Amino acid sequence: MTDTSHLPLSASHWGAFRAEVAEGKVVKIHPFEHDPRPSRMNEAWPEMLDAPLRVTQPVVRQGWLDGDGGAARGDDTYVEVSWDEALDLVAGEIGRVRETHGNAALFGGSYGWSSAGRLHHARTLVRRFFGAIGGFVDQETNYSYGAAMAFLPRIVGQGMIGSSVTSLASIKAECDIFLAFGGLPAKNWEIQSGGVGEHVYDSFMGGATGGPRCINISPYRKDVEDRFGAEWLPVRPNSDAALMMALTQVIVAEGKADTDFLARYTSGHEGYLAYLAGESDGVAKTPEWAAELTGIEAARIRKLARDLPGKRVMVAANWSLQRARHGEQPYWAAIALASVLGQVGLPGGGFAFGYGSSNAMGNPNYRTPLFGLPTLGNPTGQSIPCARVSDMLLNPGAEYRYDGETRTYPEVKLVYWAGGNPFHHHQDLNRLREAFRQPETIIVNEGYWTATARHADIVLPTTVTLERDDIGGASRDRYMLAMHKLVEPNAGARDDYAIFADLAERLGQGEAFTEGKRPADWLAQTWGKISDTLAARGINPPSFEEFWAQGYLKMPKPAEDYVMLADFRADPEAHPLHTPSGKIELYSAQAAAEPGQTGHPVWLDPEEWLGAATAEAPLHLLSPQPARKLHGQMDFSAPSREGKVQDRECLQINPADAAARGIAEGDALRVFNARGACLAIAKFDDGVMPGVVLLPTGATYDPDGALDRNSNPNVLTRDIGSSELGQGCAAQSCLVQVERYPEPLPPLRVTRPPQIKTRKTA
Ligand SMILES: Nc1nc2c(c(=O)[nH]1)N[C@H]1C(S)=C(S)[C@@H](COP(=O)(O)OP(=O)(O)OC[C@H]3O[C@@H](n4cnc5c(=O)[nH]c(N)nc54)[C@H](O)[C@@H]3O)O[C@H]1N2
Ligand SMILES: Nc1nc2c(c(=O)[nH]1)N[C@H]1C(S)=C(S)[C@@H](COP(=O)(O)OP(=O)(O)OC[C@H]3O[C@@H](n4cnc5c(=O)[nH]c(N)nc54)[C@H](O)[C@@H]3O)O[C@H]1N2
Ligand SMILES: [Mo]
Repeated sequence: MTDTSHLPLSASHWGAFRAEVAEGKVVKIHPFEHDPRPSRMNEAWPEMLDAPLRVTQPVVRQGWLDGDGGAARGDDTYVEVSWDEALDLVAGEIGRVRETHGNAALFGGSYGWSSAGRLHHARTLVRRFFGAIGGFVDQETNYSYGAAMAFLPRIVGQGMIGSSVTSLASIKAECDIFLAFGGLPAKNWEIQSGGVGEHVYDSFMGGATGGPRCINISPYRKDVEDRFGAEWLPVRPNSDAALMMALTQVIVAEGKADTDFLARYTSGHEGYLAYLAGESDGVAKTPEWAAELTGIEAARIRKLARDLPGKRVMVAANWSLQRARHGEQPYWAAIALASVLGQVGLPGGGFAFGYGSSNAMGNPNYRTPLFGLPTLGNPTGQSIPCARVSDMLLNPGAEYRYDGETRTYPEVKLVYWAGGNPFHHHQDLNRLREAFRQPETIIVNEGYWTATARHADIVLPTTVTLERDDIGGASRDRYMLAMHKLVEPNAGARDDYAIFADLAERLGQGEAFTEGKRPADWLAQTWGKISDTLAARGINPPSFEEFWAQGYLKMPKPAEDYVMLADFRADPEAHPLHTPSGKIELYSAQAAAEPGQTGHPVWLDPEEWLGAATAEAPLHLLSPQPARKLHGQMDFSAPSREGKVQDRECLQINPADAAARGIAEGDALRVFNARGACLAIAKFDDGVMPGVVLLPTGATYDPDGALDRNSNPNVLTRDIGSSELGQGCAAQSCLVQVERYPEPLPPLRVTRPPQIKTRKTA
């Protein structure tokens, strides 16, 4: 292998890399020399930097200039303006709305995976900017595990999701049975927020399948690659809670529950056990009961339940399980199962969320010190759970329940989005389109002509990570990464930082936003903080120049293998959980207060799932994360296109379901339900359980009425909260029908920018 360590290093969410730069262009990407399994996604950078879809100049929508009230958003032409004109317009609009309606009429929408670098992290900059000018409506929780974020603190206290999971070393050494609900799909390990130095999928799988018996409990067999030899237990989507309850019921009924554990470490288990026994509702949650719901034979459930007691068991679930209607329940049922088995806090055992969901879950905690710019607080105190954005725009002033409170949707007049793509990520896009017609003004900072940029009134072109200096990394990754600016900004692109600094200046708060600093000053200040933090831990930090030249800092390996809740187990009085009882709550009065909730884990009908299939919508659509790209990013790059056929994504379908519809492999398809339709290509896959189809997210929404000419599953998904407690995204509860689409497919419009009129400016 050629030595590339002299080349400048940079990084993205999909990994660190070194780049060959010639004549101001990135000509070749080389994987980071210490990454054992680099992602191919970085190969797209050379073409992405000056791709035809880059936004090159500030533009304003023609209809907005003509006062169309938002009617043509998504279908309009744009007029090019100078940066000064654009900034004057944007600052003018923010000022006008603020004066007329107050700061709570400004929505700072920035949910999304913008930059791995921490200084130029768009969401942080949005918060800092709006904090500086008196506040805005913010977003809380996320799409990834929003239901769990709101819900789990009541049950197990803070921090049981996102990063804190028992380490792989502990699983490898101690675990006997690894129950992988939702599997451990390799594709999801390609990315990590903040950047990846070391992709650890192979070592994780080697540990998780080499020692313990690993069971992939998922509608999709390939959620664990065949070569790892996991057992496959196909389960109907959204029915995991029922399976977990039946496993628990057998263990309890057969006298195998760890009653000492339940008494010492949990609170309120009696109600749940009575429910499992059928004492509260007349229905025992037996394997026979669960067989109906899960599609798994009762005998197989009973056998698995009998295998568990006396073994070291890890009940692991990935995040997709809770991105569903009543997605809080499978997580609660998983915690209850691990508790009944007495496994919580033991090496290699217990429960965990997210091993299969992103890189490095299960790594030791390197505590890599990383700092973004400080945000400045939000004087309005207003925010919404992020997945309720359409509800907010369509129902200003309406009340809703969330997190145990009744809240009121603000009356938003101006939406500013930087660093995310709601027309990628949100559910029921036709409804979102309607919602995006409501505000008076929509401003988007984007590097590319995404579907969201196409729905904006003013689009400001931003740089991408390779066009600026930054520092990236993640707490469970071994490497802190020096993200070098490799090329000058494309065309008229500017950093979000510069844009917000200029806007703040125009609004009289320039100093509050910048503190008189340029990005280089922030970088130097950040390095100072990093050095101090490392020094306080006894690590001698390199100089900034050394770090920058080497491209990375390798963090020392932490001494201990982490076991989640080990301290609680060792001494529950000294290390109580941050819950009302200080213990694991198998009864929660706060949960009981919500409509339809019993206060303990409960089977609640997911409403759109195979148990409710109809002739019009008989198939359960799952929309997992895409391989070959991150969400909607790089949708039209070569690596992403490799998996497409006729520029559309493939819908994975069981051959029997295809045959029943006269569909042949490679046929063009219309995928539809009452909410909308999109196009896709049939791909046979006997790893998909019958009745289920898979269409990954990420295709750029290209609407023609209710039809998406492209393959975005979010025209089909339902826009409803997981529950009134969590209000998380419920994308994985969705029924559809599929039929052959008469070819030829309509041409895509979103492969090129919208029509832009150039205008001579003074
Ligand atoms: N049906 C369905 N829908 C889902 C999911 C699902 O499982 N099923 N999953 C959900 C989940 S978990 C997530 S996290 C979301 C992801 O949704 P998003 O994070 O919104 O998706 P991305 O395509 O990554 O959008 C990030 C955008 O930021 C832009 N960007 C990058 N760098 C910069 C920058 O420096 N400045 C600015 N201003 N912009 C920048 C990129 O060009 C890109 O358009 O999708 C959710 N949607
Ligand atoms: N390559 C790539 N990797 C990514 C991302 C990306 O865009 N591209 N996005 C990242 C982000 S932001 C996030 S939040 C994570 C998300 O991580 P996850 O939520 O874990 O990812 P998904 O791909 O949505 O789901 C994984 C698998 O769960 C299974 N599944 C779905 N519903 C159910 C169910 O009800 N029960 C069971 N048992 N299984 C089910 C599906 O078969 C699916 O293949 O992925 C991250 N990783
Ligand atoms: Mo996510």
